[in-house]
Amino acid sequence: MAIIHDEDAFQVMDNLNEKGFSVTKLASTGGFLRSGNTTLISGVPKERVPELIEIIEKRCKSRKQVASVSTGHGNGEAYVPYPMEVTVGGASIFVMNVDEFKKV
Ligand code: 2BA
Repeated sequence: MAIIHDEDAFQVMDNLNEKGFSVTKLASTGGFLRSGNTTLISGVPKERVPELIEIIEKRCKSRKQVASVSTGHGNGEAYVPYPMEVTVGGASIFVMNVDEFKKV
């Protein structure tokens, strides 16, 4: 499972498909920036995981984004938003073992 920038999604999917990887794209939202990103799910044999990660790594660029962070904790305090620059990765990749995969 890889969380990537929306802008990189179609190119990454093209490259994965070309190499024979099946992939599912989900529209997702980052919990910190509260803005859209893309989550890709791909079921692959263990030995092809490095190849898959290499494709994602090649295509996904990190970008700087400005987040609006608020002070105040909700207990009567005023929320004062202030800008904060964060570097949003390339890709956040989770490699998980799957017990079973079936197509019926
Ligand atoms: P967001 O949660 O919107 O986070 C966007 C970027 O904001 C992060 O980039 C990081 O640079 C910064 N950030 C996130 N949480 C922060 C915090 N509590 N304090 C200060 N800065 C913070 P990335 O680390 O490259 O993450 C990009 C997106 O990947 C995240 O979007 C989230 O959707 C996902 N993600 C990253 N790590 C994750 C994890 N451990 N579990 C689940 N989702 C994750």
